[in-house]
Amino acid sequence: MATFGDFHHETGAGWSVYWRIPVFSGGGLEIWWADFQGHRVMWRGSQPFAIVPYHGGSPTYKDGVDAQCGGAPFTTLKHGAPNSFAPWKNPGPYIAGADTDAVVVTTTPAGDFDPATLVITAKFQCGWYQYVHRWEFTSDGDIHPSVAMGGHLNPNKPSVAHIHSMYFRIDLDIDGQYPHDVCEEFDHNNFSAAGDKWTALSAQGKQLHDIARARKWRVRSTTSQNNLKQFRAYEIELPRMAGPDKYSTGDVWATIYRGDGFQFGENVGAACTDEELTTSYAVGPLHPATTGDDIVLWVVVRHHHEPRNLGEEADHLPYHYEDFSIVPRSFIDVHSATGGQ
Ligand SMILES: [Cu+2]
Repeated sequence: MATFGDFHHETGAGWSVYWRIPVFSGGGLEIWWADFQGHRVMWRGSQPFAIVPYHGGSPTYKDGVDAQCGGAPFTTLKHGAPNSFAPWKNPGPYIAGADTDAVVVTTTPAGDFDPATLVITAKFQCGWYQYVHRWEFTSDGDIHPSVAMGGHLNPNKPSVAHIHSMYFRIDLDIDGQYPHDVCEEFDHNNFSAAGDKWTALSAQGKQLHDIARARKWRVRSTTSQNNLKQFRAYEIELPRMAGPDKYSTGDVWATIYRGDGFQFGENVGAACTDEELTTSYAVGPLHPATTGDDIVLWVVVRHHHEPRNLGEEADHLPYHYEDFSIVPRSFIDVHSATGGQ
């Protein structure tokens, strides 16, 4: 039996989900075949690489799968490994011998203020840093992917600010009806009655956030409807504390699934930037008016890190989480006195 690479099935909060860590040291935690109330939502989700440019022009690490530019892969730690410098200086006691040493799965019942949850979490050493990969699934149908930065500041440049741009690859398959999904972009243009607009993307490519327009994105089925005859969809809600830069040049890329090794392997090239997402992945038309497509989104979670090396981060980095949400719209059937059956 493999110690890495197996699929592990979990259930809770109305979800059925598989997780996998394909290799000991690579792109980290993967989520597969996430179904909510018996309907497929996501074929696969992962956070396989990060780009971390420092002020001053160097370094610009590309971490994770196929690490480049001085970056490091995500190496699987035991879940109990301390958030400290120790697992970097002396990895032996802390590296995971098997995927099950790394992953913690928790289920929490609904409370007075929150839905029930199923949460899958693991931590990885990446140079002196640690990255936590966490996926929360709620009984409201939401998915909250998040990533935390911890471990230790760069010992060579502890005071130098930098940006963590963390790339999630999200393959949504709404009700399993691929390739019949469309990718749409939302803009709040004004407060008139028709001031909000969803626009179907007609081509793959790089998308930019627009806070002033409350921009968000969604993947919507063109074939599967709920019992109120609404096309099922899931939306991408992406918070922002930092914008694109010359290394991490976009916020979302709309692309399609390709069965070749290039995309399936999540290898985005040797550049110290994300340029290959734009030049090689998100290239070609989409077909919103005809067949639809099997949409794959790349989503960037970003954090500008001004080190507190003369204070709270001198000894270790308290885990700092950044996240986004994948939220259903008209996905579930309505059973109430006022609507549906
Ligand atoms: Cu940092």
